[in-house]
Order: sequence, then structure tokens, then C-alpha cells
Amino acid sequence: MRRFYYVFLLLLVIALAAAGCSQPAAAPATSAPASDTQTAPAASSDSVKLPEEIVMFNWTDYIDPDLYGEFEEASGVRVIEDNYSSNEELLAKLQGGSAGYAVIVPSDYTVGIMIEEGLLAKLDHANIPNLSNLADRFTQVPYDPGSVYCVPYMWGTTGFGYDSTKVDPPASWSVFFEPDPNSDIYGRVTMLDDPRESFAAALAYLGYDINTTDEAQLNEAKDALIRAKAQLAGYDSDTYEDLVASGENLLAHGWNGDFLLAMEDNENIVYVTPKEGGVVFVDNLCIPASATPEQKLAGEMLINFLLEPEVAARNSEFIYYASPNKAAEAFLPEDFLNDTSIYPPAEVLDKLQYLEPVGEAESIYQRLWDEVKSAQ
Ligand code: N2P
Repeated sequence: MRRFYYVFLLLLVIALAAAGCSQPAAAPATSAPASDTQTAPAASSDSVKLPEEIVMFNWTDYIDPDLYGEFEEASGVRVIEDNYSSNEELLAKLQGGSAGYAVIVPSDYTVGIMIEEGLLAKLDHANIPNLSNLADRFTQVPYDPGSVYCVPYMWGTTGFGYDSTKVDPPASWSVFFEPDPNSDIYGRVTMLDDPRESFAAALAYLGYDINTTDEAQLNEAKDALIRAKAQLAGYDSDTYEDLVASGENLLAHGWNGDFLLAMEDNENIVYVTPKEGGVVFVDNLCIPASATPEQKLAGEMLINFLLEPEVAARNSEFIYYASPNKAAEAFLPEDFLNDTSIYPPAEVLDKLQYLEPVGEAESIYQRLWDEVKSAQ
């Protein structure tokens, strides 16, 4: 009952907004059906107009672009996408006072940092009734229990992808950290342009905790990353999968869904979770504290739209990342749900770990990463 009430209200708001009226995002709780014991919270956005346009600040290739048009048709709000390449880049932008973003997509550990630094707005759940579509385990994530600030968007893993017709199947991070000048891959390899991800690869290779704050271990990881540089064509988080698909590169460190998407262009690509383990992540839809009330309302409507089961399913199928949306599963084909590169089996998941905020050691990571990047 409650859900239909919300959906009805949302449709009403959308219709009124499309007709050019300024209307509240949700009606006062007094109009809730008498039988509904879960009274809707009073809307905090009673006099908020929808903007014509909002900006979604997102990773590259991380949404089915058709969905923007569909949201615009339904809400009257046009969505412009701007991209970043790492959590650290996104964080630096917000810390530096960049504003104008309605929706951002930080990963788990970065959400924790952003909450602590007051960079995120609290979500008005009355505007996001589709929150109820999340699978239970994604409603109480440790970095934001109860989805106070963010809504889990997609989850995935970090490993590497290679062209199986040109590379002997590697299974270990050693393929990055023990470069061989005589191998075919030498000079045709990339690693993620991402301090925590690249350090996690080196730390996993060395057998250390990927969230270590031990300076000696971090220095060892830095040396490994500098040695790895000898065979790198570069650091890249945005086009690495396309460069493997086109044959320009043969091996890349990266995220599972990106390689699966690139398989549409080159079916010889194989994605691997290295035997030493690696990273599992949950990326989230959040609204920066700097958003205006208008941007925030439209952002919440976009988040709600992306949580529609059928929309979430289509989005996941398009970008090849696993959905935290339980209700979306009914709309996902069996072969997608059974794909172990998207939904890793328990024995693989067991080897993976979430990146966590490292507190003061963040500056050590940043300094050592700068040293890696500038090393000759
Ligand atoms: C998509 C990037 C996935 C985000 N291109 C990794 N957190």
C-alpha cells in the first residue's frame, strides 16, 4: 500500500512538473490512506521547483545512456553527465568546493570519508520509495547503515583482463609485478590510474592487507609498483578495456564489468580474479551537500528512477555490473545472473576484500602514489 501511495505521489509530481507548475515532492502525510500505518514523512521539499537540468558526476561507461532520455521524458529534467576517473579525483573536487553536481557515484570507502567530512546531503527517503527494492544485505552497508546518505548502485570486483589469443593465461598479480622484457605483453600493459586500487594490487601480490597502514609495507608496495612501470604503456581507468579490445594493449588491470562490456567488441577477452585476491566494491548514488534544494530533489528523483526494477535490470545488463536491487533480478536473464565474472562464486568472493578508509595514512598513500607516478 505504502509503495503505491508513493508511486502515485511521484507520478503526480512528475505530471505537474511537466506541466510547468512548482509542486512539492510529496503531499503532506495527512492524505495517506487511513489503513496505512507507516505514515509518510512530511516532505522537506514543499516549495522546491525542479531544475531544467542536473549534472550526474559518474565513472565512464557506468550507465546505460538511454536512461537519461527516459528520465527526462518522465520528469522534465535533463541529465548531463560529467566523468571522473577515481574516488580520489571525485573527493578532491568536492573538497575543493566544486559544486553543481546533483548525483555522484563514490565507492564504499569514499562514502565513509565523505560522510565524515560533511560532503554529503542526507537523502529524503520519502522521495525514494524504490529504496524498498534493495536486497537486504545492501540496506545495512557498514559505511552507511540504513542508506542515510547513499543508495548502493552497482557492485563489482577488480582484477585484470587480457586477450586470450595473445597471452598465456595469467592467474597471478605477478604478471604485473615481474615484468619480462622478452614477453609479448611488455609495453602493452596498463594499470588503473587509482592510488588505492593500484596499491591494493601490489599489496595483494606481496601478501599484505590491502588496507594496511604500515609504512614499511607501503614502501615495499611502492617499489613493486615502480618495478611494474617498466612494462606499462600507462595508467588508465577510462579506456583500458577498449585498448585491450582493439589489440593495442594485451593486458590491463581493471574492473570486471568494463572487460565484460569490451567483450562485445572482442570475444577473446578474459577477465580474471588473481589467485592472491583483490578488491570487491560497492558503488553508490549520493547527493553532495553542495547541491541546491532543486538539484537535490531532482537527484533523489533520478536515484528513485534508477531503482525501478526494470530500469535497474536494463542498466546492469548494459554495463555488466551486478545490481544490489533484489527486485531487478526478475528482469535479468538467467545467463546474466549465472555469469561468474559478474556474480563471483563464494570461493572467489572469499579472497576479495573491500577497500576501507585508512585515516591519517591516506596522505602516505597519496605521497607514495605521487612517487610512483613521477618515477622514471
Ligand atoms: C566503470 C567503473 C567502475 C567503477 N567504468 C569502479 N568503482
